[in-house]
Amino acid sequence: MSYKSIVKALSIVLVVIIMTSILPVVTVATSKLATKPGLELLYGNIASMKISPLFKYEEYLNNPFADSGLEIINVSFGIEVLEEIKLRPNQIRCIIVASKNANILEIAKLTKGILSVVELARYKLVFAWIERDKILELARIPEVIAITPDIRIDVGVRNIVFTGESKGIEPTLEWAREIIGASRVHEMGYTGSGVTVGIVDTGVDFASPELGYDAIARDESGLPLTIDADQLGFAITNLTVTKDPKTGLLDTYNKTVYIFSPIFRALIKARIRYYWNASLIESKSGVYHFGFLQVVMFGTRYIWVFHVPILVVDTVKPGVYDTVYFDLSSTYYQLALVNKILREKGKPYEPFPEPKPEWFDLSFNDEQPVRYGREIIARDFTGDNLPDFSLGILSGYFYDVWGLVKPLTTGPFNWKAPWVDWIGTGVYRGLDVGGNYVSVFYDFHSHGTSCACVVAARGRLNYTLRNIGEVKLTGIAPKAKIAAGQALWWGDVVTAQLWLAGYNYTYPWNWTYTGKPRVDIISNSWGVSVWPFWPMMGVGFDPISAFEDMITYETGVIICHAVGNGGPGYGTVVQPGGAVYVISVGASTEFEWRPIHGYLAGRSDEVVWWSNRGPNSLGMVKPDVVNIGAFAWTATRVWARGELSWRLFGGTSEATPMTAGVIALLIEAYRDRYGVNPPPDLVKVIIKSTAKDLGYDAFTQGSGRVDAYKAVKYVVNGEGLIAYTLSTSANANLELGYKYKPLRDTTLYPGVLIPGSKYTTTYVIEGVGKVKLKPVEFVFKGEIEEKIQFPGNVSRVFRIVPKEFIKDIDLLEISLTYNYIYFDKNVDYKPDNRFIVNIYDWVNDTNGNGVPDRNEMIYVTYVAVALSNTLETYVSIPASKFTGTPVVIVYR
Ligand SMILES: [Ca+2]
Ligand SMILES: [Ca+2]
Ligand SMILES: [Ca+2]
Ligand SMILES: [Ca+2]
Repeated sequence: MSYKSIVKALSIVLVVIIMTSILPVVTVATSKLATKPGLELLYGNIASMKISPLFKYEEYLNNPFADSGLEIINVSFGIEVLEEIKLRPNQIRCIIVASKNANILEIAKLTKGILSVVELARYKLVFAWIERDKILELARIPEVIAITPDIRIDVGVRNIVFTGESKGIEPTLEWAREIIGASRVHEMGYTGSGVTVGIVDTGVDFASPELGYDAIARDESGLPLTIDADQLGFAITNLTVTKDPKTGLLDTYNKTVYIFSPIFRALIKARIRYYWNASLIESKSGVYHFGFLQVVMFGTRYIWVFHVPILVVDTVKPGVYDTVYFDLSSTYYQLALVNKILREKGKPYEPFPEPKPEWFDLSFNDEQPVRYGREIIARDFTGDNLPDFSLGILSGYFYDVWGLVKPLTTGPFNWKAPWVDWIGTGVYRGLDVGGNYVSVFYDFHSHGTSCACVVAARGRLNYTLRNIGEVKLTGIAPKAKIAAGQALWWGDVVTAQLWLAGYNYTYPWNWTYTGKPRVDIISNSWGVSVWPFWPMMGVGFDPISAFEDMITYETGVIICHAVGNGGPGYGTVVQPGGAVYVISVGASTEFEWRPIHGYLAGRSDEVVWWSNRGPNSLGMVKPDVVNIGAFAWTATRVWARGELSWRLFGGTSEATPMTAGVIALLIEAYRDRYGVNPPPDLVKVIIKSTAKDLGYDAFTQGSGRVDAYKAVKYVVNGEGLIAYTLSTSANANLELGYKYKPLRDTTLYPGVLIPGSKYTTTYVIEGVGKVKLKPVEFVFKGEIEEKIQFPGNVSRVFRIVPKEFIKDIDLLEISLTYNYIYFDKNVDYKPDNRFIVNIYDWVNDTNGNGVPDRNEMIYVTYVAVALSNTLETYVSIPASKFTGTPVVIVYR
């Protein structure tokens, strides 16, 4: 273990000159997956250099969640599976990067259908279905620059390891709102009213009592602003049945039905084993449409796959289908029953209640009609008025990735090959007026709903917490509307953002901007360490970052993007989280809530060790800001039991919607004062200029921790100062080939400088107040190294950092390094032994035993990682954080 002290000293060396020489380390994390032999042949010439290495990994391509570690439980009732028809066998959905002069028709001939073409400043992005044996031929087209499979995207919470102590409830969203000044902004009357925030994630469950109808953003026609960009919640309902007027039963029994299976990439052909009751439900034409929705739900212990019976009815005009029923009670019964059996067998289970036989009614009579205007598909089974089971909502829109709409609506239903001559797809309304399909927008994971609740939880419910009684989990902008794109199932993040930003799909494959964004802000809590565009990795020209820059520039939509949770190494910001024009968000700490566990209140405002660091691959300062990401309880999706619909959430995934919420407050205040929307670059400049300097270097904290109160105060009465330059953007544009007019930014970026060259730029400073400029350099001051031994069964060892050591320093670095062989005994790259390092301010040895005990210490920060045998964390301006004795405790 070592402690390093670092001081900021006046210097004429500007930090930015150093950073252009730093390039990120490029790795593709696919070592776990098996290589298919023979494919190496693809990698022997120049054309093959354009091909992403991910094509080698068969398992990854076919099932992006193959390595999730969760067992799949397939619950099917009411059907007997006859056949599984693989959709698009041997085809892979790809992103092709092509030069601006590429002939799309020439590319199209080598594909099995082009889905979308997106025009960027320097490239065309082509989304297509292709067969493996055409990849090399495609790569030989000179205008084709790179080809990669459309890849799974990490939602950024997987790698977080919580400290051993944090098993209790941490309702930090309440404290977080206080610390960043959001509650003071609410008192000023700004709550995000009239502002729409788009969440691109795993879906959003609007049935969460903290969201509900009030949170659903809608378009001019009244439809929810949701797009299922991965077509996850697509249900085929083209089976027509009639009702026996005497019994009220639908003649579903023994009929053949097709079920779309997103998880098995197939159509399931099945025989129906029951009659369904619809005696109280009238169809004007007498023709009922029936089918099943295959739902995939990541539970806490398993991935659940189940089939929900659906009935589609024309209630007003014959043949115009407007209402959908879901047999939730029978489905819920089956899930509760399976979990009861698991529990009785002593296996892990989800917390469903005791199944009640009356739920299994094979009836739609007891279910709520779902239609536009009443879209929520959820139900309370336990009688406490909290929904226990939810399928989200009837979706406003969806993107037909698989090309299923045309064969369903125009026929004939040749399911074996409906797509042979198929080119282009479309964005469709979620409910087909012909009754042949229904799109359901749900959250398969819970991550997206947590993000939405950080932004806009209404604060309706009281949550009873140990020691402190009732709290609410109100979001940062509790009156903002939520629009959403489900795009993390397969990764159609580009489609989701195009649509939310106001683009429309025009057949056969183009996207055109309507001139009006559908949202004000897009919050992206996802990213990829390196997008595997094989020849374009890490050079800062990655097309997905260019795409987000284009969206921001063309539409004025403000994109907040998480920088990822893989710190503390430098140059780790994810793609496209480090894109030039987005607001890149890192994570900071908040531990003031600890008295609810009977501890002393903790400190806040350290940058968390796992928050990714800049610069981005151009060498620009990233993140732009940090916000609280460690940690918060939020409301989340409804699953198994309503009263359990909240969870521990955190990461840059949390810090990003925290920031999107603050921007919603800022936009409302700006509209209130000026009557128009703020330009996106001004929003960025205000957020950064008013952020609180946490004392870290710029590649770690950006401009500092977002301060909602200061940002809104600046908008409302010009209190405070903002600073910006246009040359940062101009220099980035030059390197990226953008033709954009330069936008304002606070950071300094000279572009590429050769040794010995100089760079000057002009800053504009606006507002009321005084400013003093000084260049800053971090200088190493001293180091203490200590060896640690754990005697016998001892599980914790503590070390005291001498008080003199932290006097007058700006940053304290604490690192622990240990033998790799202890960390990973069998060298399989999976850790076997881990340490946790907690840093405390030991206020007083109250019991006089010479040992720091729990209630004698203030929690300052921590580090606990499972992915490396070196742990490293920091405390900024330590003299202000340690009023007593600095203590480092190592736990094993
Ligand atoms: Ca029912
Ligand atoms: Ca309930
Ligand atoms: Ca191991
Ligand atoms: Ca003691």
